[in-house]
Amino acid sequence: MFAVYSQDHQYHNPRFELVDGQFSPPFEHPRRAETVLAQIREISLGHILPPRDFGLSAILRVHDEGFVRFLQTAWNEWSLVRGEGDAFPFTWIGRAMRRDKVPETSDGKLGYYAFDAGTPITSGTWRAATTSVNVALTGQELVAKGERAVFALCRPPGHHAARDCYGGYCFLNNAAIAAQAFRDAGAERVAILDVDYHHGNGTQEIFYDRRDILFVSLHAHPRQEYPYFSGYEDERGAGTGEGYNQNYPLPWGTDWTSYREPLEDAIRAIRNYSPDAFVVSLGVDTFEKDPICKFQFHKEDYLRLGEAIARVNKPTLFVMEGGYAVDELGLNVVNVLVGFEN
Ligand code: SP5
Ligand code: ZN
Repeated sequence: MFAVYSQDHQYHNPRFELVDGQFSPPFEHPRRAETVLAQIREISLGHILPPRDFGLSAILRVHDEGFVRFLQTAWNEWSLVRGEGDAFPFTWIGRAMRRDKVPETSDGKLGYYAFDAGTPITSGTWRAATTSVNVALTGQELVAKGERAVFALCRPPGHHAARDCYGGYCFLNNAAIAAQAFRDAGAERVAILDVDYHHGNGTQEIFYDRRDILFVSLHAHPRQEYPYFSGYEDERGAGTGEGYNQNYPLPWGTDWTSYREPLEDAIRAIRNYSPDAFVVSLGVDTFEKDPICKFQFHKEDYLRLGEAIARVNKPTLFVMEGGYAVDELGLNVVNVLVGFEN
């Protein structure tokens, strides 16, 4: 299996993240991608290709133009007022406040476009985030041209980024942009399976009223876990998209034994949909030792996960999302890919 990787993810290297009321070292850091790369090399998964540059057009198929312009200039505007540090919002749109007006100032725009305070924007964030999109799109193009499967080693991750907001370590939604690119390359139906521990609220929102892109997600229950306000079972899509969004919220402590059945159900739904292309938002933060998550996957379970994903039996693009147990991260990712290939 080909993998796509660029070291330019390193341009997103925040100094702090807001965790438990303190500015602490980030969980989402460059070493994550490097350890996955090292493991791919270790097992000789296949050629590792650099991304090519796709420009902004594919991004604008999915994201709001004002939002994209904001991301592009956010750190520069922040640094004019605040100097060298990373940009954090301190305010948000409250219930019943105006969301039809975009403020002019840096603090106002950060509050308007962010949905959490855990996602710093740095001087290199735009460069890293657009590279991450290019990694996904390079993989997408290879799959569209006939590869059975490709692994896009994206960083920063993407599945929390919605049409016009960012958060959850995500700025641009790599998986959603790739799914739309499959459609634009002629695929009639695209399915997305999101196995990251957290609900892929951004991907869900982007395709919520559409039936040409099926979104299926297994994740920690939002009544207990981030992103808290999205991911319930009754979110089933809207309008002609009704029935084409499927959530499996699962309790803290979920292990492979209790994950298997909902996963089989999800795979069945995707097979019935009969997609022309298949995108997997691959987070391995379901791991027992993940520092910010509360599922109980063991390392061998990722082989089984890969086997289950392979049963969809369609051209498949893996897009890297979360996973923060950095010592085991590479092995867990590689286990999914090996399980898939065997
Ligand atoms: C892509 C992805 O996996 N994003 C996840 C974003 C989660 N952000 C919220 C983290 C909250 C961490 N609280 C952990 C407390 C540890 N003491
Ligand atoms: Zn996650």
